[in-house]
Amino acid sequence: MIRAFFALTLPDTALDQIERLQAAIPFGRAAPAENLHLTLAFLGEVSPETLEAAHEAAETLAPPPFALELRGLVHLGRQPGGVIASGVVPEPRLDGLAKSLRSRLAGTGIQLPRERFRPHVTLIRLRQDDADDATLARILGRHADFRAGPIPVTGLSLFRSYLGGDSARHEELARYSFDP
Ligand code: 2AM
Repeated sequence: MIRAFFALTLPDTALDQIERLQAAIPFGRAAPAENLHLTLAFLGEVSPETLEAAHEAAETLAPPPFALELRGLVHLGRQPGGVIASGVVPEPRLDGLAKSLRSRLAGTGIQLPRERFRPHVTLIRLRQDDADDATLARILGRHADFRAGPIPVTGLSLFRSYLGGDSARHEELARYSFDP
């Protein structure tokens, strides 16, 4: 089985802005630059046949290019301890892209986790005892004016994720470019 997800990648300017922010947060494990992405759809563990169906579904997407901006920090809690992520300035074309991708995937019979789309870029992974609630709230408040971008969205990527070690490794399996 192959652990896979669709995501947007970030340009170097945004990666630099993120790296400066990560350096200013004194706890947790900063996600390495090559792991920074905005997930559009997480497939989970899928068979090679399902991955191929997902690939074909993504090839039919043709949204107009647009740009995004990251804004502010949030604490999200999928793993114990959670993560610090940046939020995204609301952008209907991003929601539309995630919706079209997910409905195309569903159309091929792929079952996605039921979580609603909550655009974010995970920046720091936390262990349970890395920071107490008050410290976390203080740090989020201190960096509430964090901004990164613009992030041109000219395509998306299909990634394979290898777990293990200190942080997952991601391999780009395919890139889907949108025509200007
Ligand atoms: P995130 O950490 O930025 O939320 C590969 O696992 C990527 O898919 C992760 O970096 C994670 O992005 C995203 N993802 C979305 N839903 C997930 C889920 N239910 N379980 C694990 N990863 C998920």
